Amino acid sequence: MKRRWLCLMFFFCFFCDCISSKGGSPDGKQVQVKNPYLDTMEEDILYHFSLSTKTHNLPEMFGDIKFVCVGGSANRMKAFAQFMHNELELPGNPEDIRDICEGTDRYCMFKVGPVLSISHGMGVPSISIMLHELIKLLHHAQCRDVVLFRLGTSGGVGLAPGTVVVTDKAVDYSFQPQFEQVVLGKVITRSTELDEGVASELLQCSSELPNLPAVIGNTMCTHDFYEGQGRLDGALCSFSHEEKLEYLRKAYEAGVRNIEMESTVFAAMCRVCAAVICVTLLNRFDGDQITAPHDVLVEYQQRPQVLVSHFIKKRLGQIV
Ligand code: R2B
Ligand code: URA
Repeated sequence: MKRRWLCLMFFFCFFCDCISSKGGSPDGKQVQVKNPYLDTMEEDILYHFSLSTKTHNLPEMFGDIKFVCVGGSANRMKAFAQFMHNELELPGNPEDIRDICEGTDRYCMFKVGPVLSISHGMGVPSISIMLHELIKLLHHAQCRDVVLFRLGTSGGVGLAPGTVVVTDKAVDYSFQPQFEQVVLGKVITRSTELDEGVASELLQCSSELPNLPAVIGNTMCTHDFYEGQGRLDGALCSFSHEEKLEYLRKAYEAGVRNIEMESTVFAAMCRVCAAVICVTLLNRFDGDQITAPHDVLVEYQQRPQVLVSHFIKKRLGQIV
């Protein structure tokens, strides 16, 4: 009987997104998980966060979260949390913000008011593990009306370095808006379309800020930084300079404006209310090595943070 119920739930889940919105509630849309087994578990250990439903009061700790910002580097996400602390004019010293996941060194997590800032490491497997536990965390904490952002760096395709790309569609190596996952030995495909409204709101925000060149375009997600992104400067290279340029030209024609390593799984898992915002560190038509000076790269990496901060402050009514 229980098995039949679970089968029915799975059938239902196939037609739904991973984070979905439970509409109709006057309090907003609740973050839902699409796994009926979770309800049958007495305790859920979020192992890579060093948190658990039994040892931590997740609704009390996280119930007021409205904005989740994820990015590759732990230091950058700590700096973002401190930046948001100042921007939101919260009481206390931003230097005192503590890592909620200090029991593990896999990921770092910082909470400043309604904003959660989390690192995810590099590549699809690393961000995917983090997102499973993050989505469950938001669900257990009964969070409502949450918007998720990935703030990152990328290689530009036909754009000046320093341009911020707000992702329209996250596409794979063949420029398709899909994420392929091997499950029980079979490939399953999930859609990677993102929230168009949030993307255009972000573009509008960029036009209100000085020194924030931004475009909306497709973002290609690869499983490697070197050969996987058509670089000629890795330890291995199996193609010619001409072949590299031809691939980049095809990508450009397919609407790709930047290349990074996490957007497709991020979009597939969070797409209902999510956006990807990555700054370009170089124009890949001009080369492969990242040659800009350190201070220039630091300023570029602050651009997605400044943009998302502006978005959050507008949503909170702190900027009209
Ligand atoms: C952008 O930068 C990292 C590689 O340098 C990777 O995580 C990504 O998506
Ligand atoms: N991150 C990437 O994945 N690719 C680049 O070219 C730059 C940053």
